[in-house]
Amino acid sequence: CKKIDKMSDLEELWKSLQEAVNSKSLLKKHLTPARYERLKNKKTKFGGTLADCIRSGCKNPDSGVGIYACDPDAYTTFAEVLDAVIMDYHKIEKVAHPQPSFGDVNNLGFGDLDPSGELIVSTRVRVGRSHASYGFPPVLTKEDRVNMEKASVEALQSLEGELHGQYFPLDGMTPETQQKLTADHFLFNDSDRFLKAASGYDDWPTGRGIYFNQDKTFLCWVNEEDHLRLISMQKGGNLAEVYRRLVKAIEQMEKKLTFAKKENMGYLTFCPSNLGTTMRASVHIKIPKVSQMPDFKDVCDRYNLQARGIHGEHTESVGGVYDISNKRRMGLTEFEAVTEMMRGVNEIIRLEKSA
Ligand code: ADP
Ligand code: CIR
Repeated sequence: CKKIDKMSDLEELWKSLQEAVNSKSLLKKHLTPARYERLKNKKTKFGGTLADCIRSGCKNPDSGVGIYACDPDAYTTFAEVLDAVIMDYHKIEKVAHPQPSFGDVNNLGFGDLDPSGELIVSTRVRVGRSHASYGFPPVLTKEDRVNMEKASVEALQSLEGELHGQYFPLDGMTPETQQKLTADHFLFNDSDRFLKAASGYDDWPTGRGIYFNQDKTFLCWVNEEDHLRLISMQKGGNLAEVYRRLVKAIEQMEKKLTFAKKENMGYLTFCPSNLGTTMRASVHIKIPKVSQMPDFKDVCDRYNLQARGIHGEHTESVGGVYDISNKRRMGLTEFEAVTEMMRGVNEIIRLEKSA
């Protein structure tokens, strides 16, 4: 019943997008009337619709991207609009992506980005992964979520050594524990209105949970925005340690599960901004001076960096601390993505220290 209601709202969604004349979203820019006409009656193999992809962006005209893929097949069925968004976001001239390549992990060419320990509070690198045989949130059932959780947890529980840990389902976790884990930047919650409008919190908290090792330096989010988010993080600026740990986790998980990939797109994710490497390498960094400079945004653009607040996307900075990460994830290798972030952060540190 819910699914039928949702399908019939396409015209209304389109109308509100037309009325959102000030929207700067990539959806607004690339879903032209001609494209809308050609795509409006199409359906994916999973039964997903254009409405399922654009609902969040139409209901939230302040979206940056504004479109999600309702399932892996959307990247084919709705390619006309999604390809345009992808090329724009990742700054690539055609939709193409190299084979995964993590570089020589024993000789990365970077180590601790802030040996003095003055500016970088913590470092985190994450990737998203999707089970090859399931859709994304708009087309998932409660049963799908439970089955995916089971498969993910089974794979996670096979991890060894430093990656060995325990799984904590959200269902049954006390609100106090949830709040503490979230405030400490380890856990997600259901407060992102963009993701909410995209069905990201349907059946909440069923099927959701977090896995982590003893030190909380390796974590995995289960059924948040993506089916899995593999995360490596620690205090300070040692990007090499964080990256190496993540690569190890990716390699071990790949042996246990089959992830959704597409020839020219790399790994598939719910949001087109995460395709390809799916990698976001970030630092929480104290930059009270640089962040106040009039050309802060230009510096970020020049180095392909994205600045976020410290409680995640769409949050504010606190005390001059920003989350600085690589913006592009597609059309470059994992090693190139992390290197892009490293170069940009080095420049930001140089500017802060000389300001
Ligand atoms: P993602 O795209 O990785 O899901 P979000 O912006 O939603 O990113 O952030 C997820 C969580 O990770 C938030 O709690 C955020 O504060 C935390 N986080 C991101 N980068 C860092 C970092 N370098 N150090 C500590 N926590 C971080
Ligand atoms: C937006 O368009 O602003 C949101 N839908 C978020 C887009 C990128 N972020 C993400 O995938 N987490």
